[in-house]
Amino acid sequence: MAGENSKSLGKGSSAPGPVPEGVIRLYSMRYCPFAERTRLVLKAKGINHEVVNINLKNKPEWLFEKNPFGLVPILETSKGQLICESPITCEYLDEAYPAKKLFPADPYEKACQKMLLEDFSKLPPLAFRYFMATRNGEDTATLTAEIAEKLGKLEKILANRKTVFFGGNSVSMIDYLIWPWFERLESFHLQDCLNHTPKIKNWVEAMKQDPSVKATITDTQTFKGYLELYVKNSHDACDYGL
Ligand SMILES: N[C@@H](CCC(=O)N[C@@H](CS)C(=O)NCC(=O)O)C(=O)O
Repeated sequence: MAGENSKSLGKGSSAPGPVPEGVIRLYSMRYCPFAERTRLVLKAKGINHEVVNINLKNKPEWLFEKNPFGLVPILETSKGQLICESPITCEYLDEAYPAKKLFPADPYEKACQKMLLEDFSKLPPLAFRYFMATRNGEDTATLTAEIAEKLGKLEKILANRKTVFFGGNSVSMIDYLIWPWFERLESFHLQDCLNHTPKIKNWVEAMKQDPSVKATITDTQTFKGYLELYVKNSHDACDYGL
């Protein structure tokens, strides 16, 4: 039942038992970019964990006891503590497992990462709207301009910092928090939007070399296959490819 590539649990399934001592459990979905943030952090920090995949198109009744909003990611500890919302799960992991910190120690630098995240959080809904608009043959000029404006801001941050990554010259928390949407650009028909942002393009290539990114990345064809089922509200979407 537990495992990164396990079939998802859906309506009518039994809730998994208590989390064993020394392990943390992640309720996830294989194609969810928010849950991918948490998976990246779990891997980067080498945390002993198990993954329970959830069928988000046919949710188990017990999911709402873990998170009243019925969303993943959710972390569950062996004490039965539940942590939701992807940035909060990532920060929790960084604090509860402090051996390898991903957020900077400097409070101002950490605040900068959180401010960047706040601004970035407007981009994912735009990217999804763009995908749906292209699929429906609608005009995308306004969306394209909005996305370009957001990416331009990120490009400027890298240019001002003069570093490869958003927190310096090695991967840190902010890189993992924003990465899942860059992984999906081609699936959303947005690969060309990096043509005017060479520093982001360079960052994308550098991120692809990161071991945690390599371990969680989904190829574009597979993600597109999932998306087709997702937009049709298919109960099979979350298990696509298994
Ligand atoms: N703000 C949440 C968003 C999480 C989210 O939207 N997860 C999606 C999967 S990618 C989900 O659970 N969707 C189920 C639904 O919308 O009913 C976070 O950052 O964790």
